Amino acid sequence: KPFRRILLTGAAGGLGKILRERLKAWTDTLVVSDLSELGPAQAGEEVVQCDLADKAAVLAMVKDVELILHFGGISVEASFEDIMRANIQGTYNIYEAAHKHGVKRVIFASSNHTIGFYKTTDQLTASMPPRPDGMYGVSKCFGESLSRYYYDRTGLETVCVRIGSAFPAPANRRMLTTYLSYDDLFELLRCAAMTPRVGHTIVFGASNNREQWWDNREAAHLGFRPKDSSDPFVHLFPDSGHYPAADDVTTTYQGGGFILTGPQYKD
Ligand code: NAI
Ligand code: 15L
Repeated sequence: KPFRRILLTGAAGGLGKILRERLKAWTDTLVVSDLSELGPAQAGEEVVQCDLADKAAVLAMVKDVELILHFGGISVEASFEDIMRANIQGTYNIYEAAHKHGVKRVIFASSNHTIGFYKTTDQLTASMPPRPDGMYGVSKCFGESLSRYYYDRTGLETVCVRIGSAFPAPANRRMLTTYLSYDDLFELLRCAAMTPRVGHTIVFGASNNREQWWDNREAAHLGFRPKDSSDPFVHLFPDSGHYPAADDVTTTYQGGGFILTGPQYKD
């Protein structure tokens, strides 16, 4: 197996449950962690239930780990205070611990909501300025900047995966473009973990969908080639002929419904 010890945070979550099964093939010991109940440790696992905001607990959990897949945290828009604890303090604790324990690489579950305020008519590369669409997106931009800083300062490598929509199937028309199948997600994580040198890389995570907003040329060294596509689901969401629709702001911006979470909609 390529690794002795891998840490997966967010292991009780939607993606965490999938990765918990698949990552065992890579490592002798998989440390699975979450704030929520994780059930008993299975063969080849250690279970650590803790809050990412608990600095001492995170420091202890990261000891002897070679690779971290950081998927824990709040995964939707929420209050700034909650996001600050889980995603900002939590991600900082992960990087401090990673640095102190000499972890070689982190794979950070970033999000398309770092760029959600670009229009659905825009084509993006990874080096274009972030345009987050809420506090959740801002917290993912923090993780991307923090990891850039740790790489420049200490050489700790990170691949930030700006995941599109990783679910069993697209749930709306927007997700025909943002859909990332579980198999393609896992292949992208394999590329992020196994490529010999990644430095600090930002990569978009979408399957080989008919419509593409994101150009991964700046992450070409990862060699990621998605195999799946949202095509089998296209018939579920018929094209009205007006996309983006003038009367629906959620089709104007890449962030979709997250655009409606801003303060101007709460007042
Ligand atoms: P999820 O919400 O199902 O899982 C997140 C997990 O993090 C949960 O099990 C939760 O208990 C845990 N968590 C939250 N706060 C915590 C804290 N303070 N300490 C420890 N654990 C905490 O989300 P999902 O869909 O599995 O996403 C996983 C990661 O991927 C998240 O970081 C999310 O932002 C990111 N992502 C997911 C996308 C998707 O399409 N599923 C798209 C873009 C990003
Ligand atoms: C995300 O960042 C969320 O974690 C996920 O729940 C989805 O909303 C996804 O983006 C999306 O944009 O579809």
